[in-house]
Parts: sequence; C-alpha cells; structure tokens
Amino acid sequence: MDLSTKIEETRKRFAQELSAASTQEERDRVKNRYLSGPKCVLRGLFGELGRLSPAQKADGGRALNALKGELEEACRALAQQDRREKEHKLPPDPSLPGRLPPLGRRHPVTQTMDDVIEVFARLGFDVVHGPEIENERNNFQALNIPLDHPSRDAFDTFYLEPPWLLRSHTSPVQVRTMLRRKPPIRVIAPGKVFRPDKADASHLPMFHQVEGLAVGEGVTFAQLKGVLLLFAESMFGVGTQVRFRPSFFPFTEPSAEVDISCFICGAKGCSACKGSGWMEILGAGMVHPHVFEAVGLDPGRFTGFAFGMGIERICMLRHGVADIRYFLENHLRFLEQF
Ligand code: 2U9
Repeated sequence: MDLSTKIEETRKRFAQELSAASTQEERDRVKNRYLSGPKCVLRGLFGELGRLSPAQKADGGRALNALKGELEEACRALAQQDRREKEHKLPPDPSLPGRLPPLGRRHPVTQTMDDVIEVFARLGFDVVHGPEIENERNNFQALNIPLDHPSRDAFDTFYLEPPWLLRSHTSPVQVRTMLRRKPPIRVIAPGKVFRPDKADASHLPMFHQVEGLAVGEGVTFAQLKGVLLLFAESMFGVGTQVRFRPSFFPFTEPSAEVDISCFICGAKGCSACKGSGWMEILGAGMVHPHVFEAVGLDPGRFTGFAFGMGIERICMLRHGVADIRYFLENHLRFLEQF
C-alpha cells in the first residue's frame, strides 16, 4: 500500500474511532494512539518517509503534516464541546452579578439643554413652551423684524401655507407669554428652531435654542450682566468671566454678543478659543420698545432684558465636539461618550 492510501485509511479509521468514543477518557486514548509517543500511528507513517525518493518525500511530508493538523484539530474541537456541555450542567451561581440590559441615556444636546434650564430655573425663571409651527406675526412682525428688511434674512425660515411657518427662533414663545401674562415676567423658552441653512460643520437646518426674557419696572442691563455671569459660572466653572461686545438684533436695543473666558486654557489662548482667550456663547440685549408696543405693554413703564443661545454650540464647546452633524448621526460610538 502506498503512503497516500495509508494516509487516507488512517484519516477514515481515526474518524470512526473518535466518533465511537463516548467519554473524554476514550477520546484521549484514541488521540494518544494516533498522535502521542514514539509508537503512535502518525510516528509510524512519518517513519515510512525514509523509504521514498526526495520528491515523494517532500509530498509525503506535506500530506502527513496536514493529516496531523486535522487530527489534532478534531480532538481539540471535541474537548471544547465537552467543556461547554459540562459548564452547561453546572448549577446556576446566584452570587454572580446579573447581566444588565444595555441602558439608554439622554442625548448630549438634551443633557446640555437640561443643564441650562436648571441654572435659570434656580434664578427664578419659569420654563415656557410654544408651537414649532408659528404665524408670521409672532415669528417676525411682533419682534420688530419687518417683512421686507435685510435683517430678516438671518431669521428666514421654512414656509408652510401662509401665514404658517416653522419658527426660526423660540422668541415667539416669549411674545405669546407677554400677551398672556402681566409683568413681572421671568421666563426661558427652550426648543427646536428651523432655518433653511445647508448642513455643514457648524450649521443644521434644525437646532435647539434656549432664550430668556425678563420684563418689569426697572429691569436693567446691569441685571442682565449679573444673570449671564451667574449662568457662565454655573455652566463653565467658578471664575469664568463674561465679555459683552456691541451688536445688532432687531428685537433688542442695545444688543450685545456675549463671550466667556476660555475654560480650556484659562483665557491664555489655545486652539479651542482660536488663540483669543474668549468664546462666543450667546446674544443678548434690552427688549426693543417696538416689541413692547406689539404686545400691548407700555415701553415708558416697562423695560426688559432678553438673551438667546444655540444649545448644540454650547454642547460642542463643552465637550470639544468638532462637527454639529455628529449629533444627528445616531452612532453609538459617539453617543456613548456622554
Ligand atoms: C423677545 C424679545 C427679545 C432673544 C435674543 C439673541 C439675542 C441671540 C442667537 C444666539 C445664537 C440665536 O441660536 S442663535 O443663532 N440669539 O443672539 N436672542 S436677544 O431676544 C428676544 C426674544 C424674545 C420677545
């Protein structure tokens, strides 16, 4: 019988013997007979290589090594199966910790929104909500944004059937509040807003705002500064400073862009604050007299301050998120970091 026939015979016999062995001891005996020690079957077959020509020897060696690998693998697989079956038969161990189902968590934007709301709630602001579908009057005219004025471009939005549109800021909620409540008023309006912006690293056609409004007799810009300083310290750490730069919004006069000192580098200048030591986080100002007139409040009697911020932007600054689109991609590798 030539070597390759013997190899084939051995492969068949081994498979028969192994499947006939019903305990691990019997399987070990089969394994030893074929694979272990100087008198095992495999060793015998390797011994026959000596009688072959050099070319046949190389082929035979390869075939024998392949057979050896196969037999060893078959033994390993059976032993593993045996181990698994034994583990299965073990009584349950009640002292092991339970398997937790994967728990959900709040979206990072929701977390930031809740933190912002909590700071202003502690300062005495009520949380008010309004519809995401608004009319032109509440979204534009009442806020001193005339129909055909270039300043309207910044707040332009998605139009539905006239006069309906998707609100471009949460300011209409404060308009509704002033129409319903008498001063003193202290409210914040959180929620989704919509603008026909193309999505890029810092823009989305839908994002979240928190806006605030305080109206009463004798409400001042100094109070606005005090409230925003407390907000900045609560959100970004004690010692955070605020800086007001003159700006323009149709609904406030005077208006300001508000920066905080960089909480990454302590205002020394780093990549997060682009070397300036400051980060822009919100806009603010004193409520424009036209806005009071639009809701039937006497601008000679009442004054008010207002502010607005984009929540995604604050969340990005806080956590060093490079691209606003990550918030909508629903990748767990991103979301599970928060
Ligand atoms: C009423 C009167 C005044 C709300 C304000 C800003 C300044 C502001 C931006 C911040 C980033 C919008 O999300 S953002 O793009 N907002 O700068 N918002 S004052 O002023 C109001 C609101 C309502 C009745």
